[in-house]
Amino acid sequence: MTRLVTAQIKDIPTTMKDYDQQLQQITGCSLFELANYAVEASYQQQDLAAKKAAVIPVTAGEGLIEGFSEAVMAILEFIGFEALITDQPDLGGLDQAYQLGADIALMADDDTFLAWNLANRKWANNDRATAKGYVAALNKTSGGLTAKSVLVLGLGSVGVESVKALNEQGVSSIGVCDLNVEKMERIKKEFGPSIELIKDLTYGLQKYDLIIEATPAAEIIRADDVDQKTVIAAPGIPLGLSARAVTKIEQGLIHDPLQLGVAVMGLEVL
Ligand code: 2YH
Repeated sequence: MTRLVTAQIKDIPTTMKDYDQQLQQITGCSLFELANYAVEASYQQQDLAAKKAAVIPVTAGEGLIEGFSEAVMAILEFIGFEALITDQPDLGGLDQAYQLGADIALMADDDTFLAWNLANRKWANNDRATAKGYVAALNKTSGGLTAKSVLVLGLGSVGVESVKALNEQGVSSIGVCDLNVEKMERIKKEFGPSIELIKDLTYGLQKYDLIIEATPAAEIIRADDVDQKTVIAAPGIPLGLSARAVTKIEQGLIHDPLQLGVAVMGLEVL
């Protein structure tokens, strides 16, 4: 699993407005609208103002990532929550979150990033939320997914959750591509005939225009693999497209390190 690094997230607090404008240009939806769409809700931003979200730094494993809690807090504030970072990390932070009357708590270690509602027990996992957010973004950017075909690159947990979310959107077929053939076969067994195993990436990229790029690999999608019809929703870190591929598809790329997943988590636990 990819662990975020400070360079990828440090600018999030100062660039949320630009991020949101760019997302609107590509998908037609703001971050808040997309998160609502992903969780099939219709919250208003003012509904969130009365909700206190506590981000609790976690020192377990490889420890704190400088700027991580600040980035999560900035995203939550941007979509309307009252957000704070606890002074203490770990369980001391959870203790503080309860004492401050927080409605929602968020904590991430090296493998798992969770949000949970301290009152109603709802919880959200970042991998599932990220998959839902990117499938929603692909849906909006491509004018709907019903009866369309989508290629999912990478069957880590975000990729697998993307297959599940796409299946619920009524797509006609899902291509899956992973270096591990057993993972592809497991997905085929679970989801049946709508799954196409793609063992040759170049062939898959030629065949499919709509792509979820959920791999930890860089530069696996080259300029020759994309055209004006290509739409890529890319939760993968780092981005799997070459710089020339990014320039070529212009308005057909959705990619961020944290924003969509965190916004979906926030609304999912309300
Ligand atoms: O970046 C990560 C993991 N890859 C979680 C991925 C879930 N999709 N975790 C962040 C760790 C943050 C750190 N413990 C802190 O600063 O609190």
